[in-house]
Amino acid sequence: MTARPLRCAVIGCGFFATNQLHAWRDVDGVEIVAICDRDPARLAAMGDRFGIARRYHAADHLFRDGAFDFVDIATTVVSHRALVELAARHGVPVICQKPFASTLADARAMVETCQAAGVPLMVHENFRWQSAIRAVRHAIDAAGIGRVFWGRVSFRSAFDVFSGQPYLAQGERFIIEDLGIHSLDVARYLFGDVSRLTARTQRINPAIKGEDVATMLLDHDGGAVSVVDCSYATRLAREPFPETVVEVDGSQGTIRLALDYRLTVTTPDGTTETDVAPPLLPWAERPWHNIQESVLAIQRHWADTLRVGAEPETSGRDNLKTLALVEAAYTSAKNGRSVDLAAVG
Ligand code: NAD
Ligand code: 89V
Repeated sequence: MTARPLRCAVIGCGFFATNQLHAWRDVDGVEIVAICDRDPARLAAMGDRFGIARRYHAADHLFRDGAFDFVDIATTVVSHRALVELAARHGVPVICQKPFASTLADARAMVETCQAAGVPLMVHENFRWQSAIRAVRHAIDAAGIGRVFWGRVSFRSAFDVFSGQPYLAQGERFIIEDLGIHSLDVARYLFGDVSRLTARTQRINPAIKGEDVATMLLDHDGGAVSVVDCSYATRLAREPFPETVVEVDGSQGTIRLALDYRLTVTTPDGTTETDVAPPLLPWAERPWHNIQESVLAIQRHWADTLRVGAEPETSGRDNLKTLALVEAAYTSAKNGRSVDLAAVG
């Protein structure tokens, strides 16, 4: 017997939601049944493009009509808490885009609300789902490099993100909250949870409000130390957006994920070089294709976990640890001292 498709409603029809809708069409056993956006033009454009008839301007009307199995929230952060809690009140499993919340206190409240309602909750924290990043994790797990003692997760670019996402130029906070959050999550994924963090921030682009460069030093629970650095003020010979460079040093060898998705693993048995470039999905476009591929991967993961009742890898509960690093980074950059994560709670 074939299971009935999981019916999905998407809230938010903006810049990034297009990727999520494309990806849902590629996830077996999921169908998009309704969309919602308070902007009528965006709602109409998305509905027409993806052939979705059920359209709502207000999320409470969407939930009032119901008849979907989960909701995918693709709006910006300011609306997340109200929408996640609305989903919880209606007993609807929920995915929420990153950054999950503007404050750790809000995030904790959202996790508690969903837990109390018995509602599964996943944060769309997708960078760790890029195939190149999965390949690094796989190389660490293969154990040939021995005990990991040092790492680096680096994202340096001068790509104009503001043309597609103008709100990024306007917030008091920019690169750590928007992009560094992915890098910090990747560092947790590769090197484990973090006990202490030290950060410095800079603003190089005078036309924006927040910081566009961040350099962070992380002490991981297992003893490794890592550097997480990100910049939107770095002009290189070839613009690498949106590639992440990763370096891992172990007691017996090293892993290097270099630009152009070249993975080099050195162990006592020798050196292997592999091309770990992501596939170009039919609806994807360069240079976004590695992000777009990770959107499909995380959405597949959600459907798989929802069907069997398992906790997603980037559940709300898990994401509190990534958000705590974001908070710690801003605190450290502001007061010039390192932050003990145990004290953050
Ligand atoms: P956007 O402003 O282009 O789109 C958001 C849409 O949500 C808008 O059309 C807006 O009208 C609608 N909206 C806002 N509040 C609403 C509400 N309460 N009810 C109904 N509609 C509402 O923003 P975007 O660039 O698409 O970003 C959306 C989210 O995706 C952000 O949190 C951003 O950080 C995240 N994002 C994630 C990735 C990634 O790789 N994971 C990449 C880009 C953006
Ligand atoms: O992934 C993101 O959240 C995006 C971008 C890659 C442009 O920073 O905002």
